[in-house]
Amino acid sequence: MFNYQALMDLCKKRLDKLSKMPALKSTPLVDNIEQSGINRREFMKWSSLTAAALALPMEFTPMVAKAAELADRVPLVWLHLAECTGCSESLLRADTPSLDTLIFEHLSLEYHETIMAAAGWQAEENLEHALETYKGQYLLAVEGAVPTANNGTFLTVGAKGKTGMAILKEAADGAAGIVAVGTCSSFGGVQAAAPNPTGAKGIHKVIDKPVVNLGGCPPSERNIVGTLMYFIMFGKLPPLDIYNRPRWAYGARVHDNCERRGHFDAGEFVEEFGDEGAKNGYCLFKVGCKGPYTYNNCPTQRFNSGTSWPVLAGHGCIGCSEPDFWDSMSEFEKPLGRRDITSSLDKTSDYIGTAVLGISAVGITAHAVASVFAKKLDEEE
Ligand code: FSX
Ligand code: SF4
Ligand code: F3S
Repeated sequence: MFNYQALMDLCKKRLDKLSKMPALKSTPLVDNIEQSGINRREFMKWSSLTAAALALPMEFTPMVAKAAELADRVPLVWLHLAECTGCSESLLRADTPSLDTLIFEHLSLEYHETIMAAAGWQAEENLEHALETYKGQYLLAVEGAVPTANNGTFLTVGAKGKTGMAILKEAADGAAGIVAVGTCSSFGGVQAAAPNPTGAKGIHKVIDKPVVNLGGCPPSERNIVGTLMYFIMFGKLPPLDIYNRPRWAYGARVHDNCERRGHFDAGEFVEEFGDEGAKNGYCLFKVGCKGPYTYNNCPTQRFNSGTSWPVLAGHGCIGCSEPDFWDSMSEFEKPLGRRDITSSLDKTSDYIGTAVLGISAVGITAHAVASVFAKKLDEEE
């Protein structure tokens, strides 16, 4: 059995250390929460849901709450490279300020091009100042791919004309932890789609340190804030999958937790958008859903403060948290390879999931185990 006591001791030690450090923000988190009309009970509920999302036992709930309050001890530097800023939007544009957003804002955000007031020379100075002052302590979050062709000159940032690649390397050098936010910074994203003229890459390709990859175009605010919370609580990276994605968020297939899964197993599919099947909420596989090949927690955590996710909104998953998805998962509204849906679909999808991920066992739910394909899979193994 996993030794949670050791993890708990580590967390206590870390929180103790943080509480002795000076707060970098003038307003305590509780004041911001109260001003937003959120009460203590809702905050504790958020803490217990966050503990559960991070696959920690309920005993960690008070520590999650404490870590959120101490987030203002952790300096955060957030870089934008080649991307659309949808990742920041996913986090900050919830219809009402969610607790995830409030806690993100409570971190000591030393540099973030989209939301800071400074511009031009002053912004560059702010970045240089933060990298110097908090050397070895700050958390670095990077949104966007790094263009590497022509020595990185396809992306220059700021008045001094530094390349994104140079800024990234400099910032990574003094970082205590590095998080790639979104598929672009994790795997290259749309910029890296064929023919990739700018040589765009995931940031781990040009950095020598470990990077946590938060796949998703964009990732949900839960996955972004949950990962930052894990770092605040333990001062280290969470357990990762083979693509360096946190296992607590990317450990299961979209297909395995999808609310339309019963229709998939019953063979009830949307044949084209707007038909009777669509109105009945049938499975979207035949109109291109890539949920069977995609690892992410969208069905359980959702977006915009838990309001919705692509399949609930009526479109198939396009596999946005997987490496190279713009090339490997397209066409987005057609099944991959237009495979025969009737007999061997389940088997095929699980084989593909297995091959894509290079793992020997695919997470098959109890429900799926009962289905015909799983039986066939077992027989052939
Ligand atoms: Fe990429 Fe994030 Fe997609 Fe956009 O910055 S993951 S294009 S949602 O915004 O990087
Ligand atoms: Fe859900 Fe897509 Fe799987 Fe159908 S194929 S059950 S819509 S994830
Ligand atoms: Fe992306 Fe699929 Fe989730 S498209 S947002 S991984 S449902």
